[in-house]
Amino acid sequence: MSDDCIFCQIVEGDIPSRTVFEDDTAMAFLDANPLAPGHTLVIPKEHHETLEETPEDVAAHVFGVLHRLNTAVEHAVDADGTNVAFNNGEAAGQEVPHVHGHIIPRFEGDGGNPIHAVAG
Ligand code: DGP
Repeated sequence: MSDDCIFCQIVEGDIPSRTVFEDDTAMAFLDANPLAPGHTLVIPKEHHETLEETPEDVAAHVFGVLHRLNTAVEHAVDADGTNVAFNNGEAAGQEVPHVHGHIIPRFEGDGGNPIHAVAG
């Protein structure tokens, strides 16, 4: 737990969230600034800033949750696909320094590929 971390405060219940999954190790909740309906964040409960700092077993657990929720989110909003991404480090656009994966539902014709946009 890091006192000034928004996501740690969500884990502690000090900041409300629309939680869609929780177990001993991981938590998932709807993004407060969604890029699409159903935009979901998956985090480890322990505070780790980046993927490099996250123990492999914790990262594997988070990815397992992400894998299961990806299917659930797709079905829930009837998406045609998803972007699944970790913005890892400030240079990559990570704004909240508590490692998290995004599940962003995508719909036919809703726009370009954000990864291609960065890669040119
Ligand atoms: P990133 O740029 O990868 O660090 O994305 C951070 C995401 O976190 C961004 O999409 C908005 C979301 N976010 C920031 N603060 C809060 C919050 O207090 N609650 C929730 N649910 N999401 C938040």
